[in-house]
Amino acid sequence: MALTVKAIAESINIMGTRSGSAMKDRIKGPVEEMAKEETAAGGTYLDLNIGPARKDGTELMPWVVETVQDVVDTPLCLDSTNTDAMAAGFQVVKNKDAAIMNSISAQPERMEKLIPVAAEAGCNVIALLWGPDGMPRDSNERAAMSVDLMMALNDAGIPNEKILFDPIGTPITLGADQIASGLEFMMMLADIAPGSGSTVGLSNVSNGVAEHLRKYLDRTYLIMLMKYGISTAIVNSYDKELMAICNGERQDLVDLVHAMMDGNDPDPSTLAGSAIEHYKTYKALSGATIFSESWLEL
Ligand code: THG
Repeated sequence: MALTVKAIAESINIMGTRSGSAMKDRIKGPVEEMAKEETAAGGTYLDLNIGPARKDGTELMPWVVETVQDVVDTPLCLDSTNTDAMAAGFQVVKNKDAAIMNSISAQPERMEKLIPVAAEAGCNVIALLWGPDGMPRDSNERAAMSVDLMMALNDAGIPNEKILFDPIGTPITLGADQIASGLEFMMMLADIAPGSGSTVGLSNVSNGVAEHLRKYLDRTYLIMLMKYGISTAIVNSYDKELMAICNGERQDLVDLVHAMMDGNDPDPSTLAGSAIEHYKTYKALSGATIFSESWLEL
């Protein structure tokens, strides 16, 4: 059976060129169109990212939720650091049981404010492994944070089956070690929180890399995460190759990268096309070759 990953489509975003200005000016058309496009592309969930929205979040989030719900039934993933906006958004979500709160981090004030909102809504929750001191430094810090979050969520009546842990993908420009520690945590997750799911914002890995090269990193990184059973991923649903990987339609590439992760390298002279792209990109992401923007040409 082919491995599959549920796609959380990321493009309805306050930073996006099409969706950002539409959201700020409350113009429904572009948001409606993108919701339909991302659904047609195979998004299992639609991420609605309004950013910090300090001024008008409690009004903007419900507006985006209702705009999208008017045109598609796709489950929603509400994405904001504004806890009041999150609560206001969930007030109007129709299918709360299928929806996702993105996210609750391991910061006490966010846990205090948002856990009751999630428990009341009965929604799924992304548990973001970002603590009071920021980014975790290794897999042990991720493990400690995930236990804190799991216990607090379970105490509020939210079972592991409703939790998606996000170990936070780190940019390749920060080094392959950081990527490895996120993967190491993914390997530990089934023992730490049995029954839980997981997610990663794939494009974090290619943050700061030239635009035309980013998709190669995001695709191979997804395949690496699939080895440890990642259940969902935050993706650009307009990338057809990436969606094909999510849908279990590139098992040959999955087999190639997973074999390399087990230490079984193919002879690169036998590879062509997307196989050689994934081969080279895996070498960069695993730290076997030093990362530079010419990694595909090596
Ligand atoms: N984990 C969790 N949630 C997250 C992230 C994460 N939410 C936000 C982010 N990371 C994932 N969402 C996006 C959305 C868009 C882009 C990247 C990540 C993006 N957009 C285009 C760009 O910058 O090139 C803009 C496209 C446009 O102009 O329209 O890359 O890690 N839990």
